[in-house]
Amino acid sequence: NIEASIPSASRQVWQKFALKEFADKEEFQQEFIRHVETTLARSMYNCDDLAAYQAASQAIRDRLIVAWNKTQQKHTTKDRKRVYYLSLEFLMGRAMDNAMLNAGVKDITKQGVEDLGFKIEDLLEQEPDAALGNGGLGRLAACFIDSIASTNYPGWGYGLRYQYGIFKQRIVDGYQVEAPDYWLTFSNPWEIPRYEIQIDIMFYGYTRKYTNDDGKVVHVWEGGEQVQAVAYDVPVPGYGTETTNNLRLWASKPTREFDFEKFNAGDYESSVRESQKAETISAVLYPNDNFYSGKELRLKQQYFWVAASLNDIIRRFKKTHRPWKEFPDQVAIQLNDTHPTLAVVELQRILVDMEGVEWDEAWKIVTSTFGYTNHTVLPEALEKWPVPLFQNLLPRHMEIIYEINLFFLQQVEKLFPKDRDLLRRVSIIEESTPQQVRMAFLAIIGSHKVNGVAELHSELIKTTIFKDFVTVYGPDKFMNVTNGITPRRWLHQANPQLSDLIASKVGSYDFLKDLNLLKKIEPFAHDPKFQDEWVAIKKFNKARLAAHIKQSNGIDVDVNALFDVQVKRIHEYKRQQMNIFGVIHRYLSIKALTAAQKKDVTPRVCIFGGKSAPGYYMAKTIIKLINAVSEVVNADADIGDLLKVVFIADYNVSKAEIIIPASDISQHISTAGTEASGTSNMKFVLNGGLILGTVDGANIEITREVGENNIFLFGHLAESVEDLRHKHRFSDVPLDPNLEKVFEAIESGIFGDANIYGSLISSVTSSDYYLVSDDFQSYLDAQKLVDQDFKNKDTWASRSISAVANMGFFSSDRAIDEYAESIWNIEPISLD
Ligand code: F58
Repeated sequence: NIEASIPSASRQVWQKFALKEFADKEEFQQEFIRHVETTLARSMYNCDDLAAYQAASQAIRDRLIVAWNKTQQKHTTKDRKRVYYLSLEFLMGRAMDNAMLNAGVKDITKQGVEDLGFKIEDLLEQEPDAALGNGGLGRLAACFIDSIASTNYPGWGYGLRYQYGIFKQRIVDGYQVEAPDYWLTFSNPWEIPRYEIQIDIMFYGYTRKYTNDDGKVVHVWEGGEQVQAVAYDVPVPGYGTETTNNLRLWASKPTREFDFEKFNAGDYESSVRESQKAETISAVLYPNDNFYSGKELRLKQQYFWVAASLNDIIRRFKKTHRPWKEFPDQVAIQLNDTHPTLAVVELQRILVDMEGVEWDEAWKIVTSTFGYTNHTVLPEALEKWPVPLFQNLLPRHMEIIYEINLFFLQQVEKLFPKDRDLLRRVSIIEESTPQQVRMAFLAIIGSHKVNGVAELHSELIKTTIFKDFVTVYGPDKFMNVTNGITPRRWLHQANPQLSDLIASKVGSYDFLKDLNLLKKIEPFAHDPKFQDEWVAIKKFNKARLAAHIKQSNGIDVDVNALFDVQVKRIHEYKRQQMNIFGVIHRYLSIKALTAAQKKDVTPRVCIFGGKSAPGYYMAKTIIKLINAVSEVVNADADIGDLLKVVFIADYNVSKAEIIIPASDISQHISTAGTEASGTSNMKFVLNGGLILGTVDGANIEITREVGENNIFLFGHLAESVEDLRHKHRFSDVPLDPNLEKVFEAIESGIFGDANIYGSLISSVTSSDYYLVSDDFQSYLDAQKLVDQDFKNKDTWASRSISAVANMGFFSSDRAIDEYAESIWNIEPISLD
């Protein structure tokens, strides 16, 4: 009983002066002014928007901490199983609006700052995005921790506190130019440094073994380099609940500030070198999306974060004085992709080497604790580490992996006695030169459940990359949990007017907690008044985006035109090249029309956005082509408002919040079988935009939910992809004739130096791995249908309304309930 540990007199004083929720706007203002004057040491005479943002954030943050403390105390006393979500990426975006919403202080804050002469929108704009992620995987982690808190599950996120998030993108001469994203310049009011939580982490060194007094062989790892992990806590408030969970991010720092011996010898530079090296571990996020690059620093990041997190989790477990075998009853750990897979090995090492648990018992504990989520089937994205690099950095872990592999292969051998090739195929160690550690295989072997992120994807992992593991373990180890998104950020915050309109029909904002309640708007799909309000909100959002485009690109776009959007990381498999080829086809077609014919054209604004990995030549070429086409088309007087092309630079979470609510059509056009799920597809439909997409990832389930009439599907199916690729490899497949014309136009130089686009064109004309030519006609046909259907405003509005009404399934609250029930085995804890 923790209460009894404090004498009641002291307790009363604590309780008397404990911080409470804001009763009204005056209380907020009082705290705001206190923070301006003391925390920031400013005054009413020099409080600009930035200072006002910081003071308001501090005031709100203080309230979150009260709820945070209450939650943690409750969870500790309840002493129930918790989940730990390990992710190298948390793409959080801005915190302030979400904190106000979830803490229920939006109106108070807005009024409070307005009285003092500030506009809340201006303050919100001051906050830099916390962009600690690349794309879908990182944003999923952010939605998931929001949902874990909102559904009252006890759960923490663990990640790295990068000083530099995903780079900032500028466009210079049509090309992507990267600039560092130093997001901590003005400090971060949403984090609480925990300087008291410092954990020693070791790298390199050597292993040795000895026999102890009990005759037991003991392994030790010693002699390596030490760094320290310092915890930074970010409160994660749930919506409509007091539950406030924690996101703990680790920063690296040196164990000693500098080398005194070197310093005293006058060698000042090298005296600080080691400490600077320690700090680089958590300095920067690797900017690859769906691509693996085997850099030692990346493996260092992984071990640093995993070791710190496990140490923390174990420290918490040990306080309960339970036997080790109960660890999986108290702890569930979810591996967000293979990046945290070292945790499997680290837990086994701690149990066996440090805690003296027998190998088999330890392994049972380990495998009952972990679950592994796969996010891709693309071979170039699967993590593999060269054994020599691994062995040098983590010698004891390498030994343990060999041991895990040995026992696993013995088990396989018993089940399939004569199948030597199966052993080779499932081995954690790939027999290449040099040998490689296959992290996905280690993750599967070390977990009790493996899940994909949409139905098709979960089937594909069972029949392709992990096929042999289905043979070994049977199908039950593999399951599906379709991704979801948080309706708080992706509906209510991004599109407050639509949220209000929906609330007027649902009768409350309960749909933000139970998204299936959206069903209640379906009866109004054909109601002309409701349609008018619906369409007016879309138009408002389009005007908001148009203003942004005018400001950032200097381009005027007509809000009555069809807004066609493709925003996501630039990748060949996502096929932005097909989109821009389609735009060129459209441009050439319009140019060939007579003035009379032009009257029938549906005006369109084609909007692109997304970052390329800095070293990804083909993706960078696609960006250049989009910008080159944009320049030519937008300046062409024959075209006018019939077609505009816009590339929005530096796509991020905050821009997504403006772009997504403004789309009429969004494109999710990956080659079938390549996009594991996609999550922006869900965001667009939830905001009343329709999808033009392939039969891939979550598009399939979206179709099932919203109905085939409310989505534009095209292209070959996943099951045909292998055959088509085979054809391209072994025979001359003729190029699609419309695509041929597009290539001729590019090659004629109308979009500038054609040499720039040589490799982009030849990737299609030679192997066409992503089947751009095969799908092109079907794509153009679907686009034509979009043009026609958009003319019928009433039908379009009713389709948009019906689609939204049926999006309940895609709430991340539903996804989290599925994980909780079928993988984590945890239950919600209510605070009252
Ligand atoms: C994405 N993966 C999938 N990986 O591509 C997308 O279909 C899915 O919806 C999403 O995960 C969530 O499940 C993804 O974003 C990465 O960015 C990794 C970052 C680290 C290096 C390897 C790729």
